[in-house]
Amino acid sequence: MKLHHDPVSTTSRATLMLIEEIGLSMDTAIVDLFRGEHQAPDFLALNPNGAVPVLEDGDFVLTEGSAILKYLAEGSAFYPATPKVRARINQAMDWFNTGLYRDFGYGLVYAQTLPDYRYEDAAVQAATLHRAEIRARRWLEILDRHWLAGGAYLCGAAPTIADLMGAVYVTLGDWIAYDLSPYPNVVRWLHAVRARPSWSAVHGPWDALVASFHQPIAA
Ligand SMILES: N[C@@H](CCC(=O)N[C@@H](CS)C(=O)NCC(=O)O)C(=O)O
Repeated sequence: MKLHHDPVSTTSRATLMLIEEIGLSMDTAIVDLFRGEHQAPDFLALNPNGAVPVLEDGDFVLTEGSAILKYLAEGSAFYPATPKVRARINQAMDWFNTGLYRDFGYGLVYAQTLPDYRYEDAAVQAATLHRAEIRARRWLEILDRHWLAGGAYLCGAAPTIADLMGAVYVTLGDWIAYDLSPYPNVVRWLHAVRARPSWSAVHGPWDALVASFHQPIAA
């Protein structure tokens, strides 16, 4: 199998962590997003979305980080086969992808770090950030007081692919030095996921990117 990824990309990092966690043998190909390699014709032929990660398993090509995590985690403790446990994991991953990531990741973090997500008009940028901040706070409160209130991890006492994906999404906040202290269960959970060897194994390039970033693109 071969994973096309960028080591700093959000969706790639969760996949790389799972590969470390379950000791999968994997060929890798780096697609450097900052150099525009995801728009190269040969990559677009593989994934017309022009996005990473992409998994090749023989002639089977799979896109979408969430789908790749589920495919790779099959048979492991990171994606138990018990229907109700699996349904909870799917629920959490859908919640992150359609809720928290939209407002916290795209609306708040990327709008201040990636020029493509910034509005040229200062008033539009300020209004967008304001709305995203309000919505992100609501998602973080739900994460803190609902999803993480009852256990160490999102779906019980052991980590699953939902934790790997969710923790990578929430720690995007590091890029803009976002204060998570109002969310003690989130802080505790992130501490646990970040303490895993798989975290440090894949997060060197991300840590370097965060360290090199000085000033959020504000209004
Ligand atoms: N829905 C896709 C989104 C993948 C995605 O947007 N990946 C980012 C990196 S985190 C990317 O490749 N961005 C390039 C671009 O959008 O131009 C998934 O969940 O895998």
